Amino acid sequence: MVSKKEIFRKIRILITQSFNNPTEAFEFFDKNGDGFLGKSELIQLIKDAKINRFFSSTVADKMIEGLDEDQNEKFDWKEFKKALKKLIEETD
Ligand SMILES: [Ca+2]
Ligand SMILES: [Ca+2]
Repeated sequence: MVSKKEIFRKIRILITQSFNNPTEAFEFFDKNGDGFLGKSELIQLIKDAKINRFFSSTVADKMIEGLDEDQNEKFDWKEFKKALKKLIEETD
């Protein structure tokens, strides 16, 4: 299993290296433009972060489980920003 720290690190690298700012990343991964990152969109983000595909669905579930504050099973912008803040803190 990939460690949480390693997963956070890879997502952080993807977002900081491929995008100018978190807004750009959010808009890029919100493929259907509904203003939320749903599970399938998160899975894409996880795959783009080069995390083992075998774990992508599990990782998406864990992210939603831990960070989806209003429990609608998708990330809005506010939750996404908090998630980023957390992963930056935990990888420092
Ligand atoms: Ca979406
Ligand atoms: Ca939510």
